[in-house]
Amino acid sequence: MINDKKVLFSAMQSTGNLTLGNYLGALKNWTTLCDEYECFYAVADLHSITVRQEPAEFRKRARNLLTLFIAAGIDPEKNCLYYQSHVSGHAELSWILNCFTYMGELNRMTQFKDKAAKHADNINAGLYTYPVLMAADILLYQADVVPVGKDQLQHLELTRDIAQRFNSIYGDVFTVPEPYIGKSGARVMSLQDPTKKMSKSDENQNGSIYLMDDPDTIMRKCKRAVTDSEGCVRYRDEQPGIRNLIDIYCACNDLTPQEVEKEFDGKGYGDFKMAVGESVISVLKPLQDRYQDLSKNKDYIDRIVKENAEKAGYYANKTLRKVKKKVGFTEMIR
Ligand code: ATP
Ligand code: LTN
Repeated sequence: MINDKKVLFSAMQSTGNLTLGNYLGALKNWTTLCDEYECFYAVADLHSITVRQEPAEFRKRARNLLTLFIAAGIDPEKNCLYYQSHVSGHAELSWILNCFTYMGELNRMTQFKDKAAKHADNINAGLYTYPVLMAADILLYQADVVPVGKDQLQHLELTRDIAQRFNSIYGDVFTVPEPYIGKSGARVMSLQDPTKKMSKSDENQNGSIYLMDDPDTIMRKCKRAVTDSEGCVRYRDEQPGIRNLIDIYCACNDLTPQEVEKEFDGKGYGDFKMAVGESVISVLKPLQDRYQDLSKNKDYIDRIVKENAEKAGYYANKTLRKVKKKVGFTEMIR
């Protein structure tokens, strides 16, 4: 507990341009959690170097992601927004936890298998121990809850196993985290293949709406979204393309699918797609404007980065000191 609140931790990588899926499925929900939880949100830059990065581009993207967190509405005075690499405790705890994680466990991680297949020329040890660093992220803040997508649940399960193993040897050191299942965030599917989730690493750029897409691009992508020949706006499994557009429209306007079916009863796909495009534009435009303003305000962002790294570092060190003592490292003489 921090300030009588439970602790929530999550992180995102800055690789790739964020999509409407990342916003509606994650960021938008993150903005609302700080009343109930003490929230830490990291730019997971240490995780990103498991894949080669061009230094200047990498630095820019990380800064852009942190700025986007704020532009999306996560208040940096109430939430701790910081770079993972600014708190050395992540890397330190990760090493210690490596020694409490079995190779057999890491061998079972499906994301490692997928990424190893995708980056066959660079299957580095970091890619393999990626989930241990993620466990360190979470356990360092004694997080009670972790909002993650389905593809990260296996890593969270491993985090729990590592925490329980460590606790069973050394006593109650770590809080064992739970996945955060909040109000269901929209799961946004690709506009070009509605059976696949909209994803920032999708090669087909028409499948994803990026948070920085201009209004014309957004409208064009919505109009070109793959649908079917049924011709009616119904929320049914047989119409995955239309169902996805209804989900997007619902998430943007706070409506239920039934309300949307009613609103577009008797109307064709052309009208509906246009309305979806307009809704998305009306959600993203203010975010883009805030982003542009924030980007000009270097001093403000720098202050946030500095203060929040200090805050994160304070809590991280508390856990780290405890862990080191339990393991039996000799204390530094000051
Ligand atoms: P990548 O393509 O690099 O795997 P991604 O776009 O799938 O990236 P992640 O970085 O894996 O996104 O996820 C960041 C967060 O965004 C997670 O909390 C995840 O649940 C959420 N998210 C990602 N894509 C979607 C989507 N299409 N719908 C809803 N939520 C999503
Ligand atoms: N691996 C996650 C990002 C991430 C994370 C975390 C999420 C890094 N550390 C800790 C939750 C908790 C991803 O790629 N989505």
